[in-house]
Amino acid sequence: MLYPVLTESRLLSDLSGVWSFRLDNGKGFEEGWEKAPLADAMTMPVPASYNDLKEGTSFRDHYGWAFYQRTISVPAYVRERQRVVLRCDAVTHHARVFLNGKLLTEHFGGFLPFEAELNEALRDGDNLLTIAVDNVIDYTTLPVGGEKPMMAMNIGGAAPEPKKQNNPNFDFFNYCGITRPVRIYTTPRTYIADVSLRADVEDPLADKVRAALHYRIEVQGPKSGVTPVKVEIFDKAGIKVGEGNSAEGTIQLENVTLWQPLHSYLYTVKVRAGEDVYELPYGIRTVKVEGKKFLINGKPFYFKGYGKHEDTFPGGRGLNLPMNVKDISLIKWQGGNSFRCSHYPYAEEMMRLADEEGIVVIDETTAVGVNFEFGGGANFNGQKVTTFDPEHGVKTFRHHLDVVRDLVSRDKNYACVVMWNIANEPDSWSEGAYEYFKPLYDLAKELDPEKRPCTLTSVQMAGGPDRDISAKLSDVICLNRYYGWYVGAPDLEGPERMLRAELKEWEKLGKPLMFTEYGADTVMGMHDTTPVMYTEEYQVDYYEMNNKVFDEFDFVVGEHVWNFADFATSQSLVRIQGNKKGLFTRDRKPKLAAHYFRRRWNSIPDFGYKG
Ligand code: GCB
Repeated sequence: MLYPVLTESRLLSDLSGVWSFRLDNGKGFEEGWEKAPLADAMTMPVPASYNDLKEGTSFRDHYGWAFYQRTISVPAYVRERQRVVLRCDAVTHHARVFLNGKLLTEHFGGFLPFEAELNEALRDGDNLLTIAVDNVIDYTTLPVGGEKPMMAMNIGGAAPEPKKQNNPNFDFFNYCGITRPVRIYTTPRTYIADVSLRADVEDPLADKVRAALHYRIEVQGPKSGVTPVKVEIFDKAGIKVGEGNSAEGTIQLENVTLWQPLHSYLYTVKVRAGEDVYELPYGIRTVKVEGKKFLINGKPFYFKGYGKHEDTFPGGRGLNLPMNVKDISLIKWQGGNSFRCSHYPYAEEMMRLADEEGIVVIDETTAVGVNFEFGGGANFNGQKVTTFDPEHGVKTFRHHLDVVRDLVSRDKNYACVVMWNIANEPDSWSEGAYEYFKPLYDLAKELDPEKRPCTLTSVQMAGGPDRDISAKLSDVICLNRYYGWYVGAPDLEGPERMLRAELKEWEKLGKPLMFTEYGADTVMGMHDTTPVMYTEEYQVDYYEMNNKVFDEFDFVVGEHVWNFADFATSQSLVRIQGNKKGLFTRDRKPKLAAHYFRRRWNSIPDFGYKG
């Protein structure tokens, strides 16, 4: 799906602002709230998560639907001449969109965009737009909701709550609402529906780089078959460097400037299909897994970076452009070069920023919590249930396919995206895991014009390569490991030996491996002369130990700390107003470890670190 832009043929109108809002009392649809202006409405900004914007636990932890409303109007001359489309970038987790009380569309999944054509439903004058948002997570949704609180079960099996509540099977606050922009855009009746690009670079290391840019333009509408298509490529100075005159073809490019990590270069691809014009920035680079190396533009790349979250105060997971820009600045300050979109696709604005700033990205689906083994495992009438049990296990597979499809469709043209992460810490060892995951890897590869590497980030309890199906499926082994925190803390010597022993097992596979998570909770301002858990000193010691071991192995091609910054989670005895594993606090102040990593990463080259 194309990112909405203003062009000579397309209008764009952002509906961000303060909308009317009301939490459902269980009768919202029965009483027809979508049909009339909301009674007793509160104010609510769009985009933002609503949870932290009003006071009280019943508000923050609301379970179920909430209603957002505003009026919209579109001039008649626009409606008559053009397609008018409503685009929601992210409604978490399940949306029903109504115009003048009539259902326009319904969408499942809280982190990917969806659209609806408005022409038929729009009237003259004001139109009532209602977006109802459901935040319920369960065994059918991604992310997955469990039956009991995940963390609470870890510390002694809390009794299930009698009241209805969400129990995330994941470790971040279940923020919800309209978290990304809602926009109206227009196109001519016959329009550019999709653009797929793939550059075949002859030799990325040559003095003068040549590339064949393969493109495919999807045109839809009444004249789609007969509409002439033209594709033009412009360099940064605005000079045309290539052109194609069909819906599908190849453009030869000479003297290509490659998109490089931290040295971005973006061409502009301008597409015309009849009356319609669409433009997108596009970086040319290569990505390849070769033996034990991860190559970008033919050179062995070392990932220095973070797992992140879209998480700021008070907007929760709401799009926060200033913080996104600040985060990229901090990444550069620290000598980092990459991050992972843990644990869901990030806003397109962040992907475009990463493209523009030269930050390498591992792009992730919403599949977190596909694992019944957390906290001792799930139960059905006293019987242990495995994750992929056909009757009582997860029911996420079909939705997971949709998420992979929509993620690849949205992000396939970003140079920053170098790998797809199919799931975070799933049950990747139990019976049924291979059968569940294999088709998802296959689908990502099939749909991606670039055939980027695929992975899953593997949880500690998955064990080694003998047990974990990621050994078979992943192009790059990605480990989330907590040696010296969940395993062995406060001792660091035993964990060091265990980490080394585990790496020796994975080394035999002959694939590159990176750490996609490792970290220790650290409360800013806690210090001690002898390192004690939760102090800033312990965090540094923890990282020094782990990094020392990583440096001993040439097949370890990267380190992503957990986490870039502290973030909000559900409450539990092991979460101190959220997860405190950030190198930065939630408001982006550096802990000691942030300075430690600044020194380390500025001395590690982006390319050729391990030869
Ligand atoms: C993990 C999860 C991440 C958690 C982290 C932790 O393995 O992938 O979502 O936040 O551990 O801090 O426990």
